[in-house]
Amino acid sequence: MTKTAFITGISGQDGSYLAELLLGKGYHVVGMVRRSPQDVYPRIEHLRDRITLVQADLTDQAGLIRVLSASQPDEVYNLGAQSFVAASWEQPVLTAETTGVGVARLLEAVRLVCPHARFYQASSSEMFGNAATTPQDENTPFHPRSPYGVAKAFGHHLTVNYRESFGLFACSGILFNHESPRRGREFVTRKISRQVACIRLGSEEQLRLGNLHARRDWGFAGDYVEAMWLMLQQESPRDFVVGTGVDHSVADFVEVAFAHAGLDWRRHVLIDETLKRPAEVDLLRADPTKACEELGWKLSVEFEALVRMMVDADTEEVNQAKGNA
Ligand code: NAP
Ligand code: G4F
Repeated sequence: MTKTAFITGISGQDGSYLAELLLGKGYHVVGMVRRSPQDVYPRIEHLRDRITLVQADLTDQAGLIRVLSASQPDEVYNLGAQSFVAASWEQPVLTAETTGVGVARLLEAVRLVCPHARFYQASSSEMFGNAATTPQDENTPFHPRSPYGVAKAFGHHLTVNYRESFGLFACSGILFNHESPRRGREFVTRKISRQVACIRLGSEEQLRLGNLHARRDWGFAGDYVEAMWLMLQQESPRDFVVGTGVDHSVADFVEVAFAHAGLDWRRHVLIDETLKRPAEVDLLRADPTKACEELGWKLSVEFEALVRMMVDADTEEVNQAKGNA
């Protein structure tokens, strides 16, 4: 029988890769989008005739109940969130409402409408924040450093709580940074790859960045959606850390990206103090042993290949845009 998967945040980076993965496995995919007057969702336009889109919002309880009732999913993936850490200091209440309380609304809707559906919560390594130990695994204590990290910690604990209180098949995937050519342009990796492409093609000269010393565990988003699906295929619901186990600095990313374009980053990168955060997360590195051993999860793209993939994709996109101008 065809299974139905319900994805919040389908218009985002991960939502688009997850929809592709699930379509390939024969699922009926229902994607929840926020109303858009243009009715255009660029990352999933190529899938539009193969998926069902429904309109609702994580801040609206009744809407979530309505769309889940209508679709009666077997699996629910909660990827929707205000996901940009820097914006969470500018909009802490919106971030709490969407990224935190939104999880409560969706879990409540699942409990009332489709309690047998399996539930995936998109948790984040930002919950570790100022972590006392490195690498971080499923037992590392949380010390979030941003309103976003705090909201994600609420969503994580509530997912565990609904599993323990109501017996929901609910899993929290604690994912480290994952990137791709579909990454939002405000995140540092895509900001770098986009600007490198513009500099290479002569339309820009400078790249303004904040803290070059922060270290992250960066992987490819296409690999991480596989881990989400694997979590919901297990016999029992559990939580997993997913990452590469290797960290690099923002400066490393810059260096590889500029070098790939044949450029010297020192001639183009400026430090802009206003881009530094009120509280920084200095170092995140995963210990993905549990995901590798219990889910059989594997990486397919290493750091340098990821940087090159993003620079090449942006170069092609910027070149095409110039040709069309
Ligand atoms: P993304 O590209 O920013 O996508 C976020 C999605 O959430 C978008 O589809 C957005 O819709 C939707 N959304 C925002 N506010 C909403 C609301 N009020 N109601 C319903 N939907 C809403 O993020 P991503 O990189 O794909 O990440 C997916 C999830 O994983 C997020 O929850 C993120 O916090 C989490 N996560 C990401 C990473 C990472 O490195 N990428 C790591 C750990 C955890 P619009 O298109 O309408 O804005
Ligand atoms: O790319 P970022 O904005 O990602 P961040 O804050 O690590 O969050 C991402 O990963 C989380 C998983 O750990 C997700 F949960 C979250 O949703 C998101 O996907 O920043 C990475 C690092 C930070 O230390 C930041 O201070 O890059 C540093 N950075 C330096 N200059 C910059 C910039 N970040 C941005 N966005 N823009 C800059 O100009």
